[in-house]
Amino acid sequence: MPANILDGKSLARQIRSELREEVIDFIENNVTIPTLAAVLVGDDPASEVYVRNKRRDCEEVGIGSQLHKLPAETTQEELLALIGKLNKDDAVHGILVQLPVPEQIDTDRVLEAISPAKDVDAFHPQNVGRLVQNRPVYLPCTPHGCVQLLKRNNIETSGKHVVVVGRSDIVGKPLSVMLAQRGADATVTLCHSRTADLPSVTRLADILVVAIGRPNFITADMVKPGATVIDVGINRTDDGLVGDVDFAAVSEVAGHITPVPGGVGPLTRVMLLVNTLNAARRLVTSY
Ligand code: BQF
Repeated sequence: MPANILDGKSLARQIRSELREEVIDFIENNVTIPTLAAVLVGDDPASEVYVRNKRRDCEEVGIGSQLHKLPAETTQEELLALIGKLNKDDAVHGILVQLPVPEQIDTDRVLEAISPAKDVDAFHPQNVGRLVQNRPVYLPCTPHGCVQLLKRNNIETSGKHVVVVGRSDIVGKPLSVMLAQRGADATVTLCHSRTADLPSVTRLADILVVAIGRPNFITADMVKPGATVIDVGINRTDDGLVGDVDFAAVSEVAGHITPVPGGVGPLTRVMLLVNTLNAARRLVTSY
């Protein structure tokens, strides 16, 4: 029996419509429009698309957005100066710097310059630390999107073996921490490029999450029959956008599977809206 397809696109649409009501309420009660400031340095076409889509999402739910577009030659000091200004601006509740930034700029220094209270990507070390201690203020968007996709499709994580492939700071590392946390209660194995006999490990997974950036890396023989497969990969190929999972073959083995596009990605975008509304709540109200 072919796998059930986890439709992130329609779930994202549903969550946006819930958020829209919450944003309207917030504006009515606080006479303030929750506002995201997006900073885009340079003219990477993929980054341009990501930022445009994020701003469109904001508009759809009634969140305000600003675009701060800087030339590719922008210096670190100039970028830090802009962030300093946005940190102090009471009309801005969330700040995101679209990654990657040009090579003359030190990404870590930039992310550390964003006020943790406005850090809606949750990349600041303070927010990473809070996540690890299970007292988060903001959750990173892609891992949170994966967790919501599981929750809202009633896929139990408690007591399950989750295998995460890929140890990035943005996806694999935080997601493995989140799923091992009290409340999610999964047993988590974090795999990476040096993992010995990867297929023997991935085959143990009740839930397999893949975020490595290699098209068709996960084949049917690497998946336990009936497993849930979450594909976080975004690879641009001649066949268009594809994930890290051989979807055609793996969907014959898996119980549930996310497509690419239309799986985790749309939820990543929604979680940015959730964080921006929460940032406005924390900055504007006293509850
Ligand atoms: C979909 C990103 C690598 C580097 C920088 C929907 C997104 C992607 C795919 C999206 C990503 C990837 C984002 C789909 C944001 C996810 O339908 O499959 C949405 O917008 N993403 C980013 O901002 O920067 C990146 C990946």
